[in-house]
Amino acid sequence: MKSRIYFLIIVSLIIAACQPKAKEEVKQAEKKNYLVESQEAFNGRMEWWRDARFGMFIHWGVYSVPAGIYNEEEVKGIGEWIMKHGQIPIEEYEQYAKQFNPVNFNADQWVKIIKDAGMKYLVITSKHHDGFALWDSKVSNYDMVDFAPYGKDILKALSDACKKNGIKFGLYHSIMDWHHPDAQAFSYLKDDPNKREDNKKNFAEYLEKYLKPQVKELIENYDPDIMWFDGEWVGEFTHEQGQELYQYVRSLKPNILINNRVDKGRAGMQGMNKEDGVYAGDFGTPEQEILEAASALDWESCMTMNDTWGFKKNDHNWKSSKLLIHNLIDVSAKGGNYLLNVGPTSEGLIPEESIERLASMGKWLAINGEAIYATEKRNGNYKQGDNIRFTKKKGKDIYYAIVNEFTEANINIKGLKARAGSEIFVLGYDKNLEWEYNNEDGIIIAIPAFLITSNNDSTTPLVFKIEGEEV
Ligand code: H79
Repeated sequence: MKSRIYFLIIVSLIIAACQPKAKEEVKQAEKKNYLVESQEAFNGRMEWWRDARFGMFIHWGVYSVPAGIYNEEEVKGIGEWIMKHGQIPIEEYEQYAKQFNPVNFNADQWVKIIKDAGMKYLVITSKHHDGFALWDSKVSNYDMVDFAPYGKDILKALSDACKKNGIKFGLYHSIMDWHHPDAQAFSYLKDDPNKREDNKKNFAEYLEKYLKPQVKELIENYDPDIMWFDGEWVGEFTHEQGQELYQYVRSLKPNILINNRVDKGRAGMQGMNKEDGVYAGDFGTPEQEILEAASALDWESCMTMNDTWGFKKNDHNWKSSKLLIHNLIDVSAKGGNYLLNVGPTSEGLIPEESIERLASMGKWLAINGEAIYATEKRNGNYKQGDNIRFTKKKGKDIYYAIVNEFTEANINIKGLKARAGSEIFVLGYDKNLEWEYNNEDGIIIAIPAFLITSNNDSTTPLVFKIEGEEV
């Protein structure tokens, strides 16, 4: 009898001890505030991204069908904005979606191009401002599977190919939506302030019933490493909604990375807010520009190779490979990432001009990548004149002086002192170079003739690897 009572007491104690705790845990998980995070936890979450340095942006959607031309006329501006700039009515624009049939799309080929370019991640438009979804959404039928003749899930194919090849997978997602009646924002409401108040209500409903459920699908089905929001600047979207969206995404996948356009904190196109910590978002997003100097915050410069994000058949204003390589070096020296865009055709092909440029970048990175990946800003200047950029191996006393061009037989590198007796190499050449050091001139490196003669080929810019310290 006694033991039975003890037994009951113990059982009830166990139940009492377990029950509330379990509930509390659930509550805590629900309430976890992802806006507050230790520096250490943040560093851990950001590590792969900081090491990666170089990613591919893919702008692909219905706009690749008109490819910049509406009513037989060239529409000015960026290709993915053709619906707005051409003032194309929704029903008419939908007809392009009905023709979107990329029979030549091959996810493995795209990922191979990414890998060969030396890129470590991709960010693709799951839904751009035009509202068309590249995946099989259950929330809407305005998507690749239900609405377009192609009928296959693009994001499934790409996320699988990325996983298989060790490429991190990111999803762009537009908050503004020109296809949804409650999220078209500035376009048709700007002259009617009352209607705009109405729309704020409807917009909140759009966020709850449309945008968030779609984002949930994306995270649950494709397990993205990054959510890259855009179109957050519309008046209807508020700072509170931005913070809430950030919390929501992190609650679905705690270690995901989210750009700063999830909230209202971007300053113009530079995307680095000045009030650190006030706005949600893990990294800044300067658009079509590179920061003037290094920043204490994480940032990623997104840029086009010609003058459009989405494919435009008449845009031939391509940047040179040399400039693209220089941009990658410049961004890295300033501690940022470079997200370089391609705009595939409606047939599913990445333009040949883009592939050629990416291949040159990959060729340079195959030799010189150690000066780019897993590097950090040095304490001193990120550059010496226009010609030299510096990076530093993460956590090591190894510095890289990346020299764009040179014509003389000696080069002086200042602000660094090479370790006595250490060897200085140019990446890609296994002979060590003669060097000396004095306080006034810095490190003076003798450049062998064979390196000067190769100054114009694809191995340049040349990278000098120096073991030592900053002075
Ligand atoms: O997806 C690509 C473009 O379609 C998209 N962002 C890249 C990555 C883009 N959205 N808008 N724009 C480009 C240009 C819009 C500029 C402006 Fe504004 C919007 C000017 C005024 C409102 C944002 C807010 C920039 C300045 C204030």
